[in-house]
Amino acid sequence: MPTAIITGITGQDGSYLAELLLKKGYQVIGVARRSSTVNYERINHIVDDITIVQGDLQDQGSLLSLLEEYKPSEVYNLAAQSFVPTSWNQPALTGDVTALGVTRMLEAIRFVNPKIRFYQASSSEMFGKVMEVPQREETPFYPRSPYGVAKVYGHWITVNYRESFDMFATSGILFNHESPRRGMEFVTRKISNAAASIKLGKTKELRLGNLEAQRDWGFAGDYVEAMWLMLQQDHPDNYVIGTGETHAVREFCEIAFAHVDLDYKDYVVMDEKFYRPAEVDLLISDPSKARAQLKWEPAVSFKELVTMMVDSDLARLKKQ
Ligand code: NAP
Ligand code: G4F
Repeated sequence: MPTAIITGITGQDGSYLAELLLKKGYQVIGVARRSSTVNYERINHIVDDITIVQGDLQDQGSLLSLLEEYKPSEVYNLAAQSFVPTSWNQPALTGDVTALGVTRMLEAIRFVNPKIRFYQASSSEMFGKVMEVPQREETPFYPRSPYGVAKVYGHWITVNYRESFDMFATSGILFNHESPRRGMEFVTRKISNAAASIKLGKTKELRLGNLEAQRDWGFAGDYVEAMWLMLQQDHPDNYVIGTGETHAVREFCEIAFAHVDLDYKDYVVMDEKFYRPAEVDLLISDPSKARAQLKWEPAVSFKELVTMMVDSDLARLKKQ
């Protein structure tokens, strides 16, 4: 039975990846940082099937000892301070976790067993003010937030350890991926939750920032399959993962509200508070390398994603 370590197990992607690896027969070790209240909401249904260990990307020793104890063949580094607006309020913390945390994990692997296969959760935020449309593996980076800058560091340190120490270190450049398990502060979940809540008469309006920003949105459940496929290749590499389609935030609102027979224009209020100091206006992937080499294709369409999220929030709110 192969053993995989997942950092960020309590997050959206950690939960889907753990489910996938369990199905494939892995022993799954999930790394969670210590907090005063347990936040296993996304993994409660599988918590008895995985091993949760305490660890923190800010603490080198914790990473070394968990690799020594569990001897994984694969490490998926999903942990990060992942919310872009927070990265302007806490830029140093974002750099420490999201950038230097990658080096700490790579160093731990180099010391304990450099044969361990490593996956780094890189991001389309690295393309920022895009230098090319659509974005592919060779598109130059131009990050627009401290988060994006930290992810560029994480990407390049992964490439550097691959080239310096011949390690199997792979960087997955994933475009936005969402699900009913997405954090409430991200725009898609904020919209799906508000559409459901307004429909049920629990809320009256939805306050949003830039409705014209365009993203290449896919389903997180599809994207964790790509992570696993990347570590099953003969050689480490960089891969862009996305749908190849882009949609505006406004379009997400339109579909989400229409799904519950409402017109978003009657409820969405523009609020300056949610505008960013520097915006990423347009992201759209060219996933042809992943399609050709990994044989990866997303299964869930944009409309299916939006309606899946609204339906899930409706069901959850009805129970409350
Ligand atoms: P998420 O839901 O925000 O999860 C982030 C995880 O990181 C949580 O489990 C969090 O733990 C953990 N974490 C934060 N700081 C930590 C630290 N110092 N030590 C250990 N763990 C820590 O993010 P996600 O959407 O699943 O994304 C997974 C990864 O992919 C992230 O690296 C993100 O930046 C990247 N990414 C995401 C997308 C996307 O669209 N979702 C796209 C491209 C790249 P707590 O629960 O304790 O906070
Ligand atoms: O949902 P968002 O906060 O996601 P963002 O900034 O694209 O980042 C996500 O995707 C990245 C991949 O490209 C990940 F690396 C990152 O970790 C994260 O998962 O915002 C999407 C867009 C932005 O342009 C934002 O300005 O929605 C716009 N927006 C408009 N109103 C809003 C809001 N975003 C949020 N969070 N809240 C609003 O009220």
